[in-house]
Amino acid sequence: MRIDVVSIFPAYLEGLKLSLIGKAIEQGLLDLTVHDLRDFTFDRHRTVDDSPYGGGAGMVMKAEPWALALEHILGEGTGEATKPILIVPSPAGEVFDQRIAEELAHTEHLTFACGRYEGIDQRVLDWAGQSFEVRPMSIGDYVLNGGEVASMVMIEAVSRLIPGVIGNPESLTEESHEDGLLEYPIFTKPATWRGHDVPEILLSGNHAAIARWRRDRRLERTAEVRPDLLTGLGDLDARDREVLDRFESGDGTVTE
Ligand code: 6GU
Repeated sequence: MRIDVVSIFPAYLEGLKLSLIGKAIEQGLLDLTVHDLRDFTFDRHRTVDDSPYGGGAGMVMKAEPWALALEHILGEGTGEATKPILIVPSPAGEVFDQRIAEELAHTEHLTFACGRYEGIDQRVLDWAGQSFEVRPMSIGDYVLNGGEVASMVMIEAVSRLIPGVIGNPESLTEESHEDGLLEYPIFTKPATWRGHDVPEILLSGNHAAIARWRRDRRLERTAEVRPDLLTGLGDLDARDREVLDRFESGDGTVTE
C-alpha cells in the first residue's frame, strides 16, 4: 500500500517509523512518503496561509501550494487501477471507525492532507475531486490543532490491517471492535497478585468454557461502557441474550 502525507510539520510523522509500522515500511509492505507543504511555495517566507475572505478569526491555508503538492503526488503515480483517496482530517468530517479502517486497508493509495490554522481553501478540495476520491474525516468529537495527529491515528489503524504487518493475524480477530464488541479482560502470571486472583476458569484448560466466559465479559463490558454499540450487533444466541438481560436487570455477572 502507498501512503502520502502532506504537512507543514513533517517531523510529526516521524513517530510512524517506530515499532510495527516502521517494520512494515522496511519490509516494503507499506510505502510511506511525507511531503513538506512549504516545498511547494516560491516566496522568501514560504507562505502557506492568508486571511479569510469574509473576515473572521484565524488564517486559511492557500490553495496553490496544496495543488502543487497534490499534483506532485499524482505525478509519482504508479499506474493505479482506481482513483487514490484523499483523506482530509477535519473535526467536520465523517467519523473514522474500525469499519472505515478495514475499507481503507483494502485500497492501493491513500493521501493525507494535514491542514493547520482554520483549514484549507475549499476550492482545493473541490478541484482535487477530479483526480482523488476526497474524504473529510474526523477521529472524534473534539478539536485538535491540525491534521497531523489525526492522520497518524488513521495511518496506524489502517496499516496494522495490511496482511503481513501484524505477525500473528489471530490477534486481530480477538480485539475490541473486531465484531462490534469490546475486548474481554486479560491476565498474566502470577495467578495471585497482591491478593487478587485470576478468574479460576482461565486456569481450567477448558477451552470452550473459557471462550464462553470471554464472550460473556465482552457483552457485559460493552453493555456497561458502550451500549450504543449493542444496537449494531448481528446474531446473538440465547446465551448472549441471557447475559445482556441479566446485566440490564442488575443481577450481575453470569458465572455458571
Ligand atoms: Cl481529523 N482534525 C482536527 N484538526 N481536529 C480533529 C480531528 C481531525 N478529529 C477530531 N478533531
